[in-house]
Amino acid sequence: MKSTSALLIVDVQNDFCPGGLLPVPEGDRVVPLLNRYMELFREKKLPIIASRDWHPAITSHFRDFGGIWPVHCVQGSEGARFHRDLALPDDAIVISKGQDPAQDAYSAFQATTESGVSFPELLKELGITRLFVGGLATDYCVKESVLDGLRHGLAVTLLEDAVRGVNLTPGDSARAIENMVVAGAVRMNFSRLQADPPS
Ligand code: VGL
Ligand code: ZN
Repeated sequence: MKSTSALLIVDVQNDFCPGGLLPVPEGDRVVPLLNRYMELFREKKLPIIASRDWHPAITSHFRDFGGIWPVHCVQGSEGARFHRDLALPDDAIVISKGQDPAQDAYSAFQATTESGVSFPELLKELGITRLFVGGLATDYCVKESVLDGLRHGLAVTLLEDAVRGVNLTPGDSARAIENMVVAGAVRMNFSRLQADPPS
């Protein structure tokens, strides 16, 4: 049977974790939980897709060049690597975004695979109609990816215990979750998904 669900792990990279260049408070706390989510998907042989923020050194995304962010996730840097404890299986599909120096590209739907396949195309090829989304950061890349998924007509489930936000303004993450839910996202946590696994 063709798979219909996939796990999307958003930007669990060193720079978004404590000690990184754009640390998300408690960003590393999502790692053990995402490892458990990955096990659920592996057991069902469902695809695991990991996005990464993958910027050139000069981009309008960075403060020095007109944006709002400190330098982070520069292509090939240690900070751009996935967190060392994130147990991505060998067959996980890595997609990259933010390479265009003129775009923020918060959404995974703006990402491409190593061979240049866009994320929407990839989902179509794999027959995916439901996305389960966790990672960093709730109020930017997770939010934009979830909203884009819904716009593309997918069912989207937010793994609420496996996301953390930047909260440049206090409450941003809570508002982001509210926005996602209003747009049609379903909230989920690990024990509930374990009791009723994806298929
Ligand atoms: C992100 C801010 C800047 C994210 C990426 O992954 O949520 N946030 N670049
Ligand atoms: Zn970025």
